[in-house]
Amino acid sequence: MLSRLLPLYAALLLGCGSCFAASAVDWWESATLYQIYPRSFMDSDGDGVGDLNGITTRLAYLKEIGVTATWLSPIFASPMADFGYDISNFTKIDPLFGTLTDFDALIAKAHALGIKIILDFVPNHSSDECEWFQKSIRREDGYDDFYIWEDGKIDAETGERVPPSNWVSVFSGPMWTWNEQRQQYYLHQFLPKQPDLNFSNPMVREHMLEVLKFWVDRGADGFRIDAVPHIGEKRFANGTYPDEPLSGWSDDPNSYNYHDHIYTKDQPLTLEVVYEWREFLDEYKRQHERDTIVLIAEAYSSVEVLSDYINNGTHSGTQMPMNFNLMSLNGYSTAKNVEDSVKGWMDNIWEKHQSANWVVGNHDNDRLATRMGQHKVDLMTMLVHALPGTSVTYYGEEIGMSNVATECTAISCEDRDPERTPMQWDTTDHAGFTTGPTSWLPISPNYKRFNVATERGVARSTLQIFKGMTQLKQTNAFKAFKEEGGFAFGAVSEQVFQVVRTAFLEEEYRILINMGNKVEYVHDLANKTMEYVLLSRHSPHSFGDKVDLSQRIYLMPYEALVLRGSAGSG
Ligand SMILES: *[C@@H]1O[C@H](CO)[C@@H](O)[C@H](O)[C@H]1NC(C)=O
Ligand SMILES: *[C@@H]1O[C@H](CO)[C@@H](O)[C@H](O)[C@H]1NC(C)=O
Ligand SMILES: *[C@@H]1O[C@H](CO)[C@@H](O)[C@H](O)[C@H]1NC(C)=O
Ligand SMILES: *[C@@H]1O[C@H](CO)[C@@H](O)[C@H](O)[C@H]1NC(C)=O
Ligand SMILES: *[C@@H]1O[C@H](CO)[C@@H](O)[C@H](O)[C@H]1NC(C)=O
Ligand SMILES: CC(=O)N[C@H]1CO[C@H](CO)[C@@H](O)[C@@H]1O
Ligand SMILES: [Ca+2]
Ligand SMILES: [Ca+2]
Repeated sequence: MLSRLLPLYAALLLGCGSCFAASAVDWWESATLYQIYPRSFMDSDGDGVGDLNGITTRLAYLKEIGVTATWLSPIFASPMADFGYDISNFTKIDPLFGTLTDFDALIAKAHALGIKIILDFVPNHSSDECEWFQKSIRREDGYDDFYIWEDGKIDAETGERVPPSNWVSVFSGPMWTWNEQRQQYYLHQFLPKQPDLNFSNPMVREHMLEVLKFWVDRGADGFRIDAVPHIGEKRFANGTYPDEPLSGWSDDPNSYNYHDHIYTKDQPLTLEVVYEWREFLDEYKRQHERDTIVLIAEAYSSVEVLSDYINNGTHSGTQMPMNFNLMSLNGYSTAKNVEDSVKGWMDNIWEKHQSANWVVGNHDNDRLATRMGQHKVDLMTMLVHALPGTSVTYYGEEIGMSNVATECTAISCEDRDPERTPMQWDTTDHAGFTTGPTSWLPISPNYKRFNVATERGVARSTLQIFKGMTQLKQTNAFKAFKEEGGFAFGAVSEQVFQVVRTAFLEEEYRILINMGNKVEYVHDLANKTMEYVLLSRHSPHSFGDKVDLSQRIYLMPYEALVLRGSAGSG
């Protein structure tokens, strides 16, 4: 306590009235980040596919619900072999989504509303239809080494030509594909239609920096980098590639799980490249007097590796490696499981780098309502916003959307389609997503119950809880998380998880979440009386009621609530 009182004393002497406003937190550190899957957010022209102009018309909604930054899944020119994650031109908008002019209009409107725009950056590979790859096949000047080309080996027994190594691609099958025209193998960590770029080649690195520059020049506020661990691969100085050892997790040699990926994931080259991007963007920021340009990394890697992606002691990289810890929670998870997931991040990454973010859903995983049960959506909504740092919300989670059973159509036959169905705006046809006759994926049959128009303004609706939480993120108590004693968290009973957010000598909030399906009792939480300010639909309490936390209190099954009081006791 003493260490906190000393600066107060100094501040009073200096007559500094606002010294105790939360210490400076950069915009991305406590952002309310919202992921848009552009195909499914809003269709402006009736073709049944969402587009940029559609997003622009809905920016006011994002503002209304307290979103401060939005990340758009890929919008770039692509033959769509992997839904836009196979880019044929990194500086061109795919006509399905609109034009560069539409993009400029989107950025202008977003910035006018104070919303940052983050783009998906897919550097690992391009589409095989990309002009660069076509030039590389023809060994055109400068493009010869743009991709990873190898002759392969001659099998000693059969005398046949075989790939340079035993590597298996993420989507199964060999990581090497023979190209007849060039008479060589090329490497692809994903589909054969997604050849990997050669990041040992300075020209490739230069081109990628130009891509970043192209978009920041047009106003992009940051990038979410896709598939970061797959950027570099191990290659010996003599030009050979080491085989990967067996993992023991699979007996199917064509499965990605068959090998332990010690030579194709998280290589030193990858770190080097990420540091290079950070340096470039920081320099750009200085020169152009811009806000911090953020790098968000998608990396399913160990905390040790993630830590190096942020900073290895001498070099900085991504500010925000995405934290997927909460994604492993399910319908049976207890408060203790929540505590373990949260600690897994805080004890490692937070301790070292003071960076935290919380992801509960994305375009590659089941929706929250499907994964954990509809009655847990509000609990998780409160949790991700209650925890210190950045909350990350996948579109539609704020209204409690669930997976939709989809059937294969001519357009799509993906096992990830169920979590990618159109946003549910209102009760009209196609949930207000399109004015056309059909949508690219079906609209959820429950859209008349779960939609923005129906939930807007209704106390205790999922949308209203989301809005309440994003408003709290703007308070001093929620912004003081980098100060000593600014937050605390933990399981306070078998099933009740608590988060405390405090602005010293000002306000305190307590978020209590009952993960269980039974009534839970907790006692002696604090010697103070607080007031209910936000309640889930399962709560029997009323807004403004007071509660004495020195007494035993109870929470109903799946009840979640936010209490407000003064900081300190009393
Ligand atoms: C990408 O498209 C732009 C505009 O259409 C064009 O100028 C550029 O050459 C293209 N780049 C590649 C690599 O195809
Ligand atoms: C990648 O490019 C570098 C530099 O141009 C070159 O030396 C190297 O052989 C290339 N690597 C592969 C695997 O093609
Ligand atoms: C290439 O270098 C590696 C590592 O030094 C070695 O294990 C391998 O046998 C070498 N291969 C050839 C063909 O020289
Ligand atoms: C951090 O990584 C850079 C680039 O790979 C390297 O040059 C530097 O030595 C590393 N620093 C430490 C402390 O390992
Ligand atoms: C509340 O005050 C009592 C009596 O002083 C003390 O025993 C107890 O530990 C306090 N509880 C909390 C949570 O501070
Ligand atoms: C972790 C991962 O595989 N992420 C993405 C990598 O890139 C492929 C192809 O672009 C995507 O399909 C994955 O979602
Ligand atoms: Ca459209
Ligand atoms: Ca690669």
